[in-house]
Amino acid sequence: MAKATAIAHPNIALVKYWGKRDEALVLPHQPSLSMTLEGLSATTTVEFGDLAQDEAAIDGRRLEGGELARIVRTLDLVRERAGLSKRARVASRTDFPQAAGLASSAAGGAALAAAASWAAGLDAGPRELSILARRNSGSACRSIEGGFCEWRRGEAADGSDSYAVQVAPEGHWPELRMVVAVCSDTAKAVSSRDGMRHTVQSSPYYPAWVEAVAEDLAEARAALRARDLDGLGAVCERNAWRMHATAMGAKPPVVYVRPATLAVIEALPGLRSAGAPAWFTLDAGPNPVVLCLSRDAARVQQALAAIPGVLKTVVAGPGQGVRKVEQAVF
Ligand code: 2P0
Repeated sequence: MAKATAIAHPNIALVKYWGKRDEALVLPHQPSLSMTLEGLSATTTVEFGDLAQDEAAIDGRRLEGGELARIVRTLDLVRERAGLSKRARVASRTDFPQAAGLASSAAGGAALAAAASWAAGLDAGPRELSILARRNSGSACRSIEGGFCEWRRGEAADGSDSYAVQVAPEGHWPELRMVVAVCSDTAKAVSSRDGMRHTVQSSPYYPAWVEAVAEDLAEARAALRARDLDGLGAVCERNAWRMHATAMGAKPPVVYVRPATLAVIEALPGLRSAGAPAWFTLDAGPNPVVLCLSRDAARVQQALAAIPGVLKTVVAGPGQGVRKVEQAVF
């Protein structure tokens, strides 16, 4: 088979990845833990054929320069493993609501890794796919499997032990919801890749951030296992603040929070005391992601939507890992 199509979903980290020990291989300084989201998806078709060069498009937009180079690097890894020299046509379709404030790189990287491997005829299991997705975008390695996944830091210099494993399937906690409070619909000034590199290089707090993750991860794992939202929420909030604190300690500082970000965060204790447990996490951008239960999701959404500066809200529960689909993008 020279053509294959894969669908994958984004994931949101409960315990964050922020900083690489190896830029080329995309190896993190620390492990991280995430939830794969249902609903939002990237569908990618890869076909190897008689082309002069690789070509790629996302939602009909032809990629060039750095964006294309990133896809070519993943295709090269697949070609190397499969002993293939043919160039490929890649097309991806996303159904992220416009300005969802969710980076598509995790879903896109996971779908590309799987579709390219399958189109090349490789018999790649979740571990190989996770490693391949990681080389495209670190967080993508956590979207190969569904539910809740932990990206192992690994020790090997070649990255062969740095991949994500599922710690609980999506059915473990079907009531858990993430409500994204979109506070900005413009591209952030500093990308995650640049922001984390700069933080590693210049923040005096970076070593403390790396050291603190062991405690955060152990507590988050235990709370997840026990379906303890208050326990998990407290770790998520602390871990997100720690990530942002180390970034804010860089020289010059990397600051992603905006006034509306803080307004959302300040609204959560009130929701909690009114009987709707709600806790935030925050990625490298201004949009808080609020954890709550399905029974409270509408109430949380309503409360967040009423905050000045919140443009819209998007809600999602735990979703599936990457899989084959019959209907190709082209
Ligand atoms: C995470 N983020 O754990 C963290 C928290 C953003 C904040 O992973 O350079 O797109 O491709 O490895 O994976 C976003 O960074 O960066 C990210 P690269 P990626 O989800």
